[in-house]
Amino acid sequence: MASFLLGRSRILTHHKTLSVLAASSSSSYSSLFPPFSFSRHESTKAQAQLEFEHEDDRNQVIDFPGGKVGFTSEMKFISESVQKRIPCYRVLDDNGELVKYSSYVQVSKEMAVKMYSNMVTLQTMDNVLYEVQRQGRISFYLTSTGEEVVNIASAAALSPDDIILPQYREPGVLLWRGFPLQQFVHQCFGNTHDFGKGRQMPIHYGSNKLNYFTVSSPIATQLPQAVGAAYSLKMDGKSACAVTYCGDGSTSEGDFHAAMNFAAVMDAPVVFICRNNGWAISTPVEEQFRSDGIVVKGKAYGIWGIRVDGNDALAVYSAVHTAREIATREKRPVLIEALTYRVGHHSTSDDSTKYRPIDEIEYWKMERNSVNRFKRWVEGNGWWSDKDESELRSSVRKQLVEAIQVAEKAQKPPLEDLFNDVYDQIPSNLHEQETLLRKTIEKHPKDYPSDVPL
Ligand SMILES: Cc1ncc(C[n+]2csc(CCOP(=O)(O)OP(=O)(O)O)c2C)c(N)n1
Ligand SMILES: [Mg+2]
Repeated sequence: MASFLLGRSRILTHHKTLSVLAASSSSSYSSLFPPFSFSRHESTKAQAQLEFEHEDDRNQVIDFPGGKVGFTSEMKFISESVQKRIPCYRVLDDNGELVKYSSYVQVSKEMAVKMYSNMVTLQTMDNVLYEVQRQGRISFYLTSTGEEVVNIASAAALSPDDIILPQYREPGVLLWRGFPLQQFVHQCFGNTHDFGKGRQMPIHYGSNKLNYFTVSSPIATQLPQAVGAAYSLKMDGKSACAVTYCGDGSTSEGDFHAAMNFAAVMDAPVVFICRNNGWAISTPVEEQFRSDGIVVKGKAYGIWGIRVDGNDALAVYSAVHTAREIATREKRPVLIEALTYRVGHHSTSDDSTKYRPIDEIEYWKMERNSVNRFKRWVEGNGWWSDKDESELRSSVRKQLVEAIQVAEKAQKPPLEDLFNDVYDQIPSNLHEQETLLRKTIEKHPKDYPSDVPL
C-alpha cells in the first residue's frame, strides 16, 4: 500500500482525495477497511490556512498522511527567528496602574486582598527560613523571591480540583491552597510530622489532600507526569485540569519536549506554566536556547500559548484563568510563558553574585518589584493600608517563629523509615542495607545525628 501511494499519488490536485485512491486499490483491501479520508490523518489545524505564494501553485498541494500542504516553486528556508518577537500580555503598568483598554478577568476586593496577603506571607516565610538555614538549623533552602506574583496569581486562578505538579519554586501555590505554615516548617526540619518522613531535602513539599504532587528534584520529570495526570482526568470525565510548572532551564530537558508532544497528540487538559526567570542556576537564558523564548515552542508542537508578564498579578491571573477554561472545556493543552526574574540566589548552595551583576539583582528587587506593583493597585483601590501591612507582616513572622520552635523540638523519624513505604514486603537487599547501616552507626556513633531514633 505504501509503495502504491508513493508511486501514484504524491502530487494530487485539489479535488482528488485519498479515498478515491483507496477505492481504486484492490477490492479485498477496501472490503476490509472502509475508504479513509484525510481528516483521520490531520495532525495540525494548519490545513485550514493553506497559503499559496504563486497563482500557478494554487491547484497543487502535496497530500500525505499528515494532511495537505501547498507547493511553492521558490526555494526558501525558514528563518530561525521571527521578524517580530511574540509580545508580552500585561494589564498593570510598572506603577501598578491599569493599562488602557486591556482585557482581563475581574478580581474582587476579597480575592485581591487574599492574593496580596499570600504574597506577603510567602515573602516572610522565605526571609525567615532563609535565615534559619544560614544559622545551620536546616540543611537547605530555596526562595521564591521575585516570583511571588507568578506563584500566587496563578494559584488563585485555579480550582482546588486542578492537580498541581510543581517544579520547586512554587510553594506559593501550596500556600494558596491552605498548606499551614507549620507544615512547611515541619518539612524543612524533616521531623516526624513531615509528610515525607524526612526522606527529602527541605522545600520538597507535597500534599495529597491539596492535590499538590510532591516536589521531585530531577528537573522536568513533572512535565510528562502532568500530561498523564491530565489524561486520566479526561478519561474520568472530570471538569478539572493538571497544571504543571517549570523553569526556563527545564525546557532544555527531553522531558519537556516529550510532554509537549504527548499533551498535543493526546488532547490532554494540561496547563504548562513556564517561569522564564532568566537563569537556570548560573546559566543565563542566552545560553539556554536560541528561540524567541519558550512560548514559540508550543506552536511547534501544536499547542496554544501565551507570553505573559509574570510580574503582573492581573495578567497572570487572567491568562491562567482563561488557560484552565480552555484546557478543561476544550480538552486541550495550553502553554504559558511567564516572564519574570529570580531575585534570590538559586538556593542556599549558590552565590549568584559570582555570575551576575549586583546592579541587575537590585534593579529587579527595587524598581521592578512585582509585589509592590500589585500592592500599588490594591492600595489605589482603597483596599489596603500601611496598618494592614504591618499587622500582617508581624503576625506572619510571629507564627513562623512559633512554628520553628515546635518543629525543632519534634522528634526525627526513626531509622527504619528510611527503608519502608516503597514495598509492601521489604525485599532482602533493603534488609541487608538496614543491618549494615545499623552496624556502621554502632561503630561510628559520633558521625551520625544523635536525634534520630534507632
Ligand atoms: C535532571 C536534572 N539535571 C540537573 C539538575 C540540577 N539543577 C537543579 S535546579 C537546576 C536549574 C533549573 O533552572 P530552571 O528550570 O530555570 O528553574 P529555576 O531554578 O530558575 O526556577 C539544575 C540544572 C537537576 N536537579 N535535575
Ligand atoms: Mg530559571
